Amino acid sequence: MKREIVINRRQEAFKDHVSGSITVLFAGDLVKRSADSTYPFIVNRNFYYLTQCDEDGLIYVQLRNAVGNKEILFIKDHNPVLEKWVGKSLTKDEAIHKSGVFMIQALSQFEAFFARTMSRNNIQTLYIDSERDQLTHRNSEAENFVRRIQRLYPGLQIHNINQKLNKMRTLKSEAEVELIKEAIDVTRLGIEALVSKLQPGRSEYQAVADFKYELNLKHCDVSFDTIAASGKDATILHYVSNHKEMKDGDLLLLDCGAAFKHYCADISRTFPVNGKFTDRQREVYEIVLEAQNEVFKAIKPGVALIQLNEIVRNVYKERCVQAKMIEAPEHVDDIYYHSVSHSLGLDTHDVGMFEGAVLEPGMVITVEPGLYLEHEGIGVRIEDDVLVTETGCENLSSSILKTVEEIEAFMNLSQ
Ligand SMILES: [Mn+2]
Repeated sequence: MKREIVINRRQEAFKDHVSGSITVLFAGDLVKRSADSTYPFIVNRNFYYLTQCDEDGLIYVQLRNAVGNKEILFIKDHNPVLEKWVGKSLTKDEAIHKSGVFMIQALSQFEAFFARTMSRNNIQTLYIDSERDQLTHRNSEAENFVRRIQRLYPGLQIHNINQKLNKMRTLKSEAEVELIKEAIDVTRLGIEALVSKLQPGRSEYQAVADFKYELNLKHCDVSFDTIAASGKDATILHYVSNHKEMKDGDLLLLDCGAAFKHYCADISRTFPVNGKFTDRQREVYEIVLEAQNEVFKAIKPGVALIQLNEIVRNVYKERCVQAKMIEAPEHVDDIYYHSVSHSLGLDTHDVGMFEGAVLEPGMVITVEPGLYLEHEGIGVRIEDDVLVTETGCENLSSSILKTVEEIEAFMNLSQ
C-alpha cells in the first residue's frame, strides 16, 4: 500500500486534535507463551492501519503545538548481538518508507523524549488508542501508559480515540478492497485443494491440512482457526477440534479464510463428503442459498445490519415450516441462532460496526446464513464476502464454488 494512504489516514484521524496535545500509539508487545518462547506477534490493528508498520514495541507520537505538528516513530535500538539470533528489526529507512513518518528515533529515547516534551510544550491533552481487553483482561500497553502518566501529570486531559479509529476502519479504500480480494482468492485455492481430496475416510484435520498447505504455498496464513465440522458437529458454530473421520453420507461444513497482508477473508461452504448431496441435504442447502440471495438483493446504503438478519429469519419461517424442519415459524431460533453479517477487514470480525449499524458504500461485510438440524445431523452455512456499493453490493467471493451443481460437478471431476 502506498504510504500516502496511511499519511492521509493520520491526517483524517487526528484532524480534530487540539494544539497543546500529544498523541501516543502503541504497536503492542510480545506475549510470553512458555519458557523462552512467545506467541506470534499480532500488531495492534489500529497502529498498523495508521503506520503500516508491523513490529512489537513500536511507538508513534504526534505533537501539536503553536509551531505546528511533529510526528515521530520510535523503533527498536540497533542491537548487533540480537540480530545474529533473530535477524534485523525494522530499520530507519524501512520505517520511513512504510509509514511516511520522517522523524525516527530509538525506543530507548522515548521516556526522556516524553518528559522533555511535556515540560517544554505546555501539553494539556493526551490522545490515546485504548481498548479494554474483554477476553483475557490483560492490560494493554496504552492502559499501562495512561495509568503511569495520570500519576505523573494529574491535570492532563486524556481522550481515547479508539472508537473513532474503529469507525474509520469500517469504510474500505479501493486498495483495501484489493487486499481483501487477494485474501479471498487464496482462500478459494485452499478450498479447491481441500475439496479435490475430500472423501469418506479422510479426517477433518486432514481436510484442514489440505486447506492450509495451499495457503502456505502462497505465503499466507489463516485469518482465524479453520472450522471443519462434519455430520452433527456442523451444528456447533465454532467447532474447531476437527478431530474425527468424515463419514459417507455426511456433510462437511467448512468456515475458513486466508489473511493477505493482514486483510482477512471469511468464507463458509458446505460439501457432501462423498460428492453428492442427499435429497434432504439438498433441500436444506437450497433454503440457505435462497436466504443468502434474498440478503444480497437487500444490501444497499441505508439498510441496517439488523434488517438483513430479519430477511434470513423470514425466509426460514416460511420455507422451513413447509419442509417440516420446524413446526411453527416461532421455532426459527431452534435452527438458526447467529447473525447473518459482520464487518470484515484487518480483523475477521472487524471493529467499528455494531448491530444497529447502517450500511454505507465502502463497507465490506459477510453474508452468512446457516441452518442447523441437530436431530438430522445436518448443518449448512454459506458465507460470502461482499462490498457495499452506491446502489447495492458486489459479491467479492463469487468465484468460489457454491451451487449444488457446481459442487457436485467439481467433486465428480476430482474423484
Ligand atoms: Mn464470518
